[in-house]
Amino acid sequence: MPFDLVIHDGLLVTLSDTFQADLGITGGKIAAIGQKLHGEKTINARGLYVLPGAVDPHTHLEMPVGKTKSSDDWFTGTRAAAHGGTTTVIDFVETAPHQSLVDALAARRSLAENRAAIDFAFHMTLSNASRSTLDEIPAMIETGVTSFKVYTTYAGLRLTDSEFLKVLQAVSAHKGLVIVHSENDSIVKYFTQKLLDSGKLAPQYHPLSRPDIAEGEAVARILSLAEAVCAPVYIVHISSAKGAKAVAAAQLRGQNVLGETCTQYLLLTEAEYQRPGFEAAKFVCQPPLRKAEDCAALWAALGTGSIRTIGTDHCPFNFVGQKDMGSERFTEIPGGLPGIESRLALVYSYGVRKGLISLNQWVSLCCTNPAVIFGLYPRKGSLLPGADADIVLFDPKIKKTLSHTMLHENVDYTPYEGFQLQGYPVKTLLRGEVLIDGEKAINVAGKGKYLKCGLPRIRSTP
Ligand code: DUC
Ligand code: ZN
Repeated sequence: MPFDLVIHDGLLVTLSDTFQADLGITGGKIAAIGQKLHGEKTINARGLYVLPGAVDPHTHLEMPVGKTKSSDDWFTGTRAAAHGGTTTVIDFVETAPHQSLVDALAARRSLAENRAAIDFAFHMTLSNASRSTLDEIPAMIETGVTSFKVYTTYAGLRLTDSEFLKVLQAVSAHKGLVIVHSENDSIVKYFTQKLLDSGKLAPQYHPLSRPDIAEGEAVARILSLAEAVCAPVYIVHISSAKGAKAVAAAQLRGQNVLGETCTQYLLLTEAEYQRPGFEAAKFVCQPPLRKAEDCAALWAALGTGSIRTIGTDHCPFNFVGQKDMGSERFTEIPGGLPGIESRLALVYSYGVRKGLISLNQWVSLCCTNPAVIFGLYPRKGSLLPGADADIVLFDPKIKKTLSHTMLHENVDYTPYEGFQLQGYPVKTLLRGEVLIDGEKAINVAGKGKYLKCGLPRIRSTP
């Protein structure tokens, strides 16, 4: 029996191996890896890398922030992701005041259903540690939401240490995973107020309001709290050498901790905030961009395996009409950067091609590890027979200068304007169907399905 589709002669890249083979797909699943396979349809992938579809563990699509919301909706954001080789996103659910977790998940899920171009799963944000909230954790896990985000900063979201301990204990008792945005709230408030009091209101001052010690302190404290109750923990968007060092030290002590960083913290620096006028607002995100030494420390942590995933924290706001809500004071600028589409290509060009990580690490950091950690593996992030046939064909020869005009993100700029790329996705398949063929998106609307996450896999020892 021929396979439905055979991808011929590509160089298959997984987290551990790189080899030339044919890949047979039937019924939307990977059915075989071998030589001279026969398919009803075929794709010639000679000279191309064949990767598992990338999994972005950290996105914020149409996320309400103050009086606005992130500019990519579930359709435009996931279509852009598909153009860039990402076939699964893990986004967030936030509860409205007094809303139950179950209701918040249902509302968020209904925004994505029938619109998302790629598959999607959720982390649940916990903004309190009340008995009724914690009592909903088993129901969440049952419904496929097995990771729970907490914040150490932001009014309305921030948990105290004692609330955090309760959450850690409750989530780990049900074998879920707590994931943490770590910045010391008092340090942020202190420096923000000082800047505002002295009339320093321009976006150039944003990084001074959230120094790296705010991250270093919060990560170290969170890890101590997690150690106290023997709970695993995953630190999101690590931006600094201080944060990375705290994670590595805890791992050396034998603690079960996982770290994530994002493309922007690897490739952009605080020098961007020196741009003239209001341009610096394009780079306002929390935590802020850091120094070149921090980028180097993060690459090193990826190399040693102490940071396990690269996400995007994709949270786009238009420069005109949204970022300019903070033209009078930087604290009103909606925080977040676009990046859902360019992660795979940027990490390849600036990580693999520069020798900072291997080809196989690229696949593990961007595709496999997020799937493993958040309970989606081997269905996602894998080329194993039986896995969903989510596949990216990536041409390592293509050269491009990254520009906002070539991207499909619904936002009026890219923070990576002018970045030189060598290597770009040329086809993206979701469950065996070609979604993106070169520049063309093929009937992508609503192709994505809700994914129930299994229990997280959280052993951190590199
Ligand atoms: N930081 C951002 O910059 N955007 C979204 C959420 C966050 O923590
Ligand atoms: Zn985020």
